[in-house]
Amino acid sequence: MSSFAASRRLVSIARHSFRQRNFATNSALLKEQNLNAFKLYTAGTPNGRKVSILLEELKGLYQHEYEVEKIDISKNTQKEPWFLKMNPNGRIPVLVDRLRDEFVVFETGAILLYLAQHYDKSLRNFSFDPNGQPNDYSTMLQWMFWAHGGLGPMQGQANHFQRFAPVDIPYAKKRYLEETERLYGVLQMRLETREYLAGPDKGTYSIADINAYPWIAGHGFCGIENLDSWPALKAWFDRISERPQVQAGMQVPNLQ
Ligand SMILES: N[C@@H](CCC(=O)N[C@@H](CS)C(=O)NCC(=O)O)C(=O)O
Repeated sequence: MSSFAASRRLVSIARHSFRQRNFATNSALLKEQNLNAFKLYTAGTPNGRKVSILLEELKGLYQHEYEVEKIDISKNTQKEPWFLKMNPNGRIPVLVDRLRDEFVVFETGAILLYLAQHYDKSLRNFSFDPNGQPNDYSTMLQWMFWAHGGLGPMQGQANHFQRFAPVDIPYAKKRYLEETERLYGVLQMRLETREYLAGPDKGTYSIADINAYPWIAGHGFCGIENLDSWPALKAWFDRISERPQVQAGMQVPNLQ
């Protein structure tokens, strides 16, 4: 190792242990005040549940507890000034990290990446090392961005036109339902030879899967009766559904 590389490594080790000490101190302070590590502002929707699933996974491994404040999106609580201060986009979920000076994160993809970066960094149980596993990391991001640009918005619109639109617009209903089904077909293709969306060989469970799962779990809401047309997607869905942390995350906020 060159002396430059060695000194960079030393700096990185020093930073890591400084951060660990900070977390330990902050954790102890929070305990004294009876506060949990995180506060999640959420509702019982696919976007909200992506985050509660990962928080349940992290709680299981690292014992970081989180507190939930249920936001009633039907009453537009998420558009009130106090909420807009945290997320100017006025949507759930929002995460507040008390271990890092109340740092606020909005947008589910950003929240999942943030939690993996800060709270699963060394073990990488739910993501990949951007330096050591650059291709797996990129693949994970690709499936996350794909879901953010396609699966979530399209299924969200399908939900809207099937369930909430004040007028019946058959064209919109058909367009968004068909696009959602097409996207399920993309997942089917990806999962025909794999168990998870990203990772080596057949893949490993990661935030790419957590990010897509609650949308697939909500297929019935937009009028897709079952997953029989996409057997590999169904097998992936059943595999993930078996995880107790996923089952717990899917109950939030109703059980809080
Ligand atoms: N791109 C955002 C989408 C968030 C989102 O659409 N949240 C919905 C619930 S699933 C919401 O807050 N809806 C209420 C509203 O639109 O005012 C994310 O990934 O966090």
